[in-house]
Amino acid sequence: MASSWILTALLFLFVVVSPLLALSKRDPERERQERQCKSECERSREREREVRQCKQECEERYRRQKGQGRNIEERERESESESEGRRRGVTGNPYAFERDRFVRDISTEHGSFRTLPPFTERSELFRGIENNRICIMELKPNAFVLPHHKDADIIYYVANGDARLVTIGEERQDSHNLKKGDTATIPAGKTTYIINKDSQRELKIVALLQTISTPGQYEIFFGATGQNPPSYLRAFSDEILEASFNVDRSRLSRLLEQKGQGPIVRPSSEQLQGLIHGGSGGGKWPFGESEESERPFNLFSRRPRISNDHGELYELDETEYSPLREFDIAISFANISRGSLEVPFYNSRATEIYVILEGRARIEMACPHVSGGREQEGSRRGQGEQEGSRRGQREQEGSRREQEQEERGKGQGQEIKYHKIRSDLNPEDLFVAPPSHPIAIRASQEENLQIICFEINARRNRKYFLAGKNSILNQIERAAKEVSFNVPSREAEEVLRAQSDSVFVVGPRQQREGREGEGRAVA
Ligand SMILES: [Cu+2]
Repeated sequence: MASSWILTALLFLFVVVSPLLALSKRDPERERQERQCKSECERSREREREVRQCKQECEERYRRQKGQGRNIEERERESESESEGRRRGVTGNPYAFERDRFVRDISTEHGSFRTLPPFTERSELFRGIENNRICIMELKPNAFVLPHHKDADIIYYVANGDARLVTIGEERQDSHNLKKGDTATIPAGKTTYIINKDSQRELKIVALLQTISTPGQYEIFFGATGQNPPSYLRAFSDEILEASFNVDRSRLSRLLEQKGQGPIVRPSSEQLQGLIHGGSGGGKWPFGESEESERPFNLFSRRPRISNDHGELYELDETEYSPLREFDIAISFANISRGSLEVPFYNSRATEIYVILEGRARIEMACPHVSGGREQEGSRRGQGEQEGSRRGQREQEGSRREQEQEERGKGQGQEIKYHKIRSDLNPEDLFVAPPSHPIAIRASQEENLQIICFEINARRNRKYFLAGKNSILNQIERAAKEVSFNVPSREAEEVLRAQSDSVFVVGPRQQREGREGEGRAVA
């Protein structure tokens, strides 16, 4: 009799308890499925909200599968700890965003608006820039974006192409020509339309949007359209529209019931002439002339702030282009020669959002916030692929050194730690550098690196370089150097003055080869 009880108990353990134990473990296969499910959302959904909803459904489905047989309490506890992790942003590398994180807001065969989800969805560390969103607009040759407005202030940077942008005001319309390097601002609520004037090349605009209503959220409003995209006028009842426009319903319907070809279209060649050259119908005379303050400003019309054999840096701030004042933003463009390095620096007040335009970048940043692994690997691609085992060895040594430094960093009370954030970035990938965080940017050996940077909280911001001729570390008084480095001041100064270039310098591999005289060709 007793043995049958034991058997039953064993059977119970086997049938009920062991699957529960198994379920509480992480399941890489299911995690992979969830990731796949989510990326499918990005492919198949167009509106950002739909994508987000779709992704939530993936998460729920996954959680349901994983949670089968467990009680609600357990599941809640799990999701709490997940959100706690998200809240503090303490694991992984929250600063790099790969290009496939962009979600298609609008997409037709003639072009697309892709937007990066709000930064705070990634981590609470981005609370300070929660009103900022990055959008990439791409238009096929001669494509036209129908008139619309957004509930966000917008700054355009034209990465490529040739366009005509029209903004509609109460009294006038303004027409702006946009070309590579142009920066333009569009205030929230301003109705605009845009045409790619070029019949061969694509137009690409990287835009920063500052939301003004719900932090991090914005919407697009089409008015002068029919059903596709739907006009906001269609939301009104017929009697309101009839009375407002003083025409009868059937004539209104002819406008508002038209099928339409979507928010981005390719006009016929006759229509194109009117759109490209403007001046026919609509606005009051004179049109085509924009107020000086609203004109786009070309980043390359001024001399670069820094220029040497290894790179150049162009900057545009509110003192040169007054519309930026409203935004408290500056824009910079760095062109780093292949194999070269922008030495470590930090911004005093600004958070910088870097978007890679061309080439490949390796960014390293010191961050006291993030933990979970000594080295935070940022990106999936090319991580150390071309680097030999020697490099791996060097890095291990580097890690040991860091570890030691971290150990030594332990003060009396609080522990001071700076983690290495490292990301390999490709075109359209993005990196966010918070203020005070020292960062270095290195171009790959193969090609020049072009980066556009939106500087948020630009007013009173200073960029402090930590190596090279203009290094602030050199400014520290001799006695202070001696005490703080704890070596004779001469020794400290020899190290700090060894680099005779400033800002852009010879990158690591070239330098190493030069020094070791290997003369080996680089891949
Ligand atoms: Cu940090």
